[in-house]
Amino acid sequence: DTFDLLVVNGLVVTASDTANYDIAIKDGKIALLAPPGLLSAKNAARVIDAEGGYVMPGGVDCHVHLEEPALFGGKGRSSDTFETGTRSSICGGTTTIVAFAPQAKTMPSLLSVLDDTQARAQGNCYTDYSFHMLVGHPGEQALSEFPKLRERGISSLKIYMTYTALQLRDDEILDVLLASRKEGITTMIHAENGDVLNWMTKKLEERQLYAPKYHATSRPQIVENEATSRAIALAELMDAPILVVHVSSPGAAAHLRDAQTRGLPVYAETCPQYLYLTRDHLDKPNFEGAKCVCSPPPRDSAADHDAIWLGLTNGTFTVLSSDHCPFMFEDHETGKKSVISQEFPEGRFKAIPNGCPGIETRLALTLSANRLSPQKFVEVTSTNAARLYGLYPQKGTILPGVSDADLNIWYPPGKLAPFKLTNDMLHHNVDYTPFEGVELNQWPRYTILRGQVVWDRDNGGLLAKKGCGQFLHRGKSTLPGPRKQGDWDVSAF
Ligand code: DUC
Ligand code: ZN
Ligand code: ZN
Ligand code: ZN
Repeated sequence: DTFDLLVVNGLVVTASDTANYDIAIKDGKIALLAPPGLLSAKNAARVIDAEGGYVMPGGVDCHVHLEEPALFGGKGRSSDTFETGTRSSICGGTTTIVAFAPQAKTMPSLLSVLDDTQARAQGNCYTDYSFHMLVGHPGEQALSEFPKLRERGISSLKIYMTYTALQLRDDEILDVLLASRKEGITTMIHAENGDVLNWMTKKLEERQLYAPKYHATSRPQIVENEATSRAIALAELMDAPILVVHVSSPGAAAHLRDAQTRGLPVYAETCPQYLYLTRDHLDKPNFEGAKCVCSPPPRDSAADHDAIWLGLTNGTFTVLSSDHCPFMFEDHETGKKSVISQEFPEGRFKAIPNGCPGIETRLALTLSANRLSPQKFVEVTSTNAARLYGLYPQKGTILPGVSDADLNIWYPPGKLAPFKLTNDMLHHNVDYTPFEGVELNQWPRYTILRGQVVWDRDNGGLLAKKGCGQFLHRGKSTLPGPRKQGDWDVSAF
């Protein structure tokens, strides 16, 4: 056969175009796109009829926490391993993930952490994968290892302005930004003011306000807004590209948009929890509110959601990621409920591990909302993530001869009856979803990874075997980088 697979009768959507094409796949790559009717089924080993449904590049989720040690409160590792987390991912149409290799404050080396994380992932993934270095201790040794990160195909790292185990001072942030810029690394920043939210937590505890809902009280929008503004200032000083992760607040989005208007290489990410959840979700009976404890917390109202949707539409947000950071609810050793005791019968918000699962629901939730054009949806859930993290155009688009054949084929209009999401539909190792009961009108019908059908929702579901995912050696971001202006130009330092 000339081709391994044809996908015919699809409405093909990329970040730039929407048109009717048939797609031919050969040796795991997109071989060609042809106007309908030109490709003969006789020349292909298999043909999938998209029946007029959208055909889009596979999802790229560059913010997922898999089998990480307890850095965000709680005990034990986050509940999804590389195996179960990427299994969940592929069943929701995300064919590429970038997870974290977490260096805590107590560890001098980055490379040993990267080795350890790579060993955990190797042979276990259902998606293609890479890592961001999480830098908790940017000492002399760690900073000297930055060039090695690039040699190993790691072109991004994440730092934190909060969490005791990870929080950096402003001078440490400058060290990281300067060293990253030199190596062509993009710095992701978790922007919340840790000192302020710790102080507010202490004050709430003095008044014995322990319930999950006070998690939101302890870190209001201004805590995120101030840190976002400071992160932008530090990045501007160093002329270094940054991505502010999981932005939840309209005020923070406004700071980011202002920086972008001034031409700074400042990028931003948001997540479905900031489009679907509000602080009311933290105030459910029977400690159920703990299921939605993540940081930043779900915000106040639908008006906040509207502002985040607007930021997706107008380009403030470069990417929409899941921030999948899963913890069991019922597990009494390591899960959310582990914080309930005789002393704290309603739990203790400051001890609840921070994070929600969402790797599998990201695409369906976002597309079902019908608030983004299909092209914008592809841009923020796939294309821009590939561009920003050095995977484009191998990932994130459908360029003949170049792109991997990673595709989602969605249901054609009218084919899928709207349904309510329940946790038993999902493939993660988590006993709940924060989006339980949300009505969906879409789900990937077929998902294809490098030419293999790995998910067929109506005929067998998950078809892939663990280990089919490959490590991705990443290059530099292809979005605009340093402006090479000002006193801190890279050549001088
Ligand atoms: N926020 C979360 O909710 N979980 C993991 C880390 C983070 O920043
Ligand atoms: Zn974070
Ligand atoms: Zn995160
Ligand atoms: Zn129990």
